[in-house]
Amino acid sequence: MRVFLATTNPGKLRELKRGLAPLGWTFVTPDELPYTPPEETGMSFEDNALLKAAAAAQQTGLPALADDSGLEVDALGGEPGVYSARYGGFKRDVERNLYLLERLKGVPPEKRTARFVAVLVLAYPDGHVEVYRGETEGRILEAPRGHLGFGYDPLFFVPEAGRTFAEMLPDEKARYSHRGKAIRALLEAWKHGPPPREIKPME
Ligand code: ITT
Repeated sequence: MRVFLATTNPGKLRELKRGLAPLGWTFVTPDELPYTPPEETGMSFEDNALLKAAAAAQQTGLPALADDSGLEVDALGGEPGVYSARYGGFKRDVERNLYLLERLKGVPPEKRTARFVAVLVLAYPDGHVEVYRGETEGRILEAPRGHLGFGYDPLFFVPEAGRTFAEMLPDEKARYSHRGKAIRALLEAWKHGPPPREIKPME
């Protein structure tokens, strides 16, 4: 199956291609086929993933997979959440990381709990969708650690691993990460081929 990967984020693209490799799909990316991402107007990761996947499936005529993800920090009432990619209005990862540290100044370690969430939506041109979700609990450090990964990885400490995402090689990050979990949910659903489509009873 040819599947359009509807993301412009190189870090996500890498992780999705690697994690979904067992399916044997042929991936088509935005640098191969024109794709104009829609405005992310949703209030939840699900809403935004649906918007992106549906727009991509319409524009390309291919089944399209979108990933909407982000960081929810408890001490900030769930911020940055769906605004993770534009937190503080900053364009670069390092600037957003500094801004997050600034917002958490004075918050003690035990109150710096947070989770990463990823929602994957596979949308077909006929409107059918599949939705998969993964979450990982962790803590925001007071200074970055590690140089691997992308985004908020250097600040996100995973207690059960004893490391930040940025200190993990790709396979280890995938084992613990929100995206890795969402990908495994998809792989499980696709274990015997395309999952059966639910027939909705008439209202
Ligand atoms: P697309 O919409 O084109 O996929 P995006 O980066 O704008 O790319 P989102 O709107 O879903 O995607 O924003 C997610 C942001 O959350 C992302 O830019 C990172 O800052 C952060 N994020 C998500 N997953 C992450 C991960 O595994 N590690 C670090 N940061 C992550």
